[in-house]
Amino acid sequence: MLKLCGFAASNYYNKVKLALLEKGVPFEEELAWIGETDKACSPLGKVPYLKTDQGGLSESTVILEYLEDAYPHPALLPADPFAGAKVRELVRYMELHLELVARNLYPEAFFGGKVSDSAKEKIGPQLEKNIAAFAKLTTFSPFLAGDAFTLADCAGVVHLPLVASATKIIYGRDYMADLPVRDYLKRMGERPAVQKVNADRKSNTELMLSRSKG
Ligand SMILES: N[C@@H](CCC(=O)N[C@@H](CS)C(=O)NCC(=O)O)C(=O)O
Repeated sequence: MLKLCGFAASNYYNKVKLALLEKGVPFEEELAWIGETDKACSPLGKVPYLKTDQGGLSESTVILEYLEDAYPHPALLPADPFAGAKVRELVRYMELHLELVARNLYPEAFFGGKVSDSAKEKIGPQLEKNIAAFAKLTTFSPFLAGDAFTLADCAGVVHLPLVASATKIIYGRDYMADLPVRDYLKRMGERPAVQKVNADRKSNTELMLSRSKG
């Protein structure tokens, strides 16, 4: 049985969990907080990582692609090579050009820390540019890559809300507000797998916060 390791407050963890649930792949969850991870499976100590019969695997998008290869049905990547690459392109834009840039704001946006004014001045324009580029790639109609739920939606459901709320908190304006993100997330929130991921995220976030207070 596959074991998804990490914690459900992590958006990278939830990206993989959503794909597992959407694909109906049986799996167990193994709670591993930062600092308590299995370094043999995830040498950088990051979550999530997956334990398989053949060994451990880290990096959320690599895990998504492994799942796609190992459990092809239902497919979350189009069979056509170009269409498949367009889905991967969306995933890459979200993780590299949106999430990784916005992440620099999280210490202040979500964790009570401080981000320097000079960092904020640098990150803001970068995000605006990257969001505009991302907007050129996606349709939101009804899914990020068109008419089917794909790996891009597994990424979008977890990455887009954080980028939107981090910019709103730090700059007083949701940089994604011109895109139909809110309606999209509402639509995605009707899916049982997304509901399960969100419910588990909430309870795990409470647990995480009570741990850090205690
Ligand atoms: N590129 C990695 C990023 C994973 C990641 O940064 N996870 C966070 C939790 S949301 C983490 O493990 N942070 C601890 C660290 O970077 O040491 C992936 O896609 O899996």
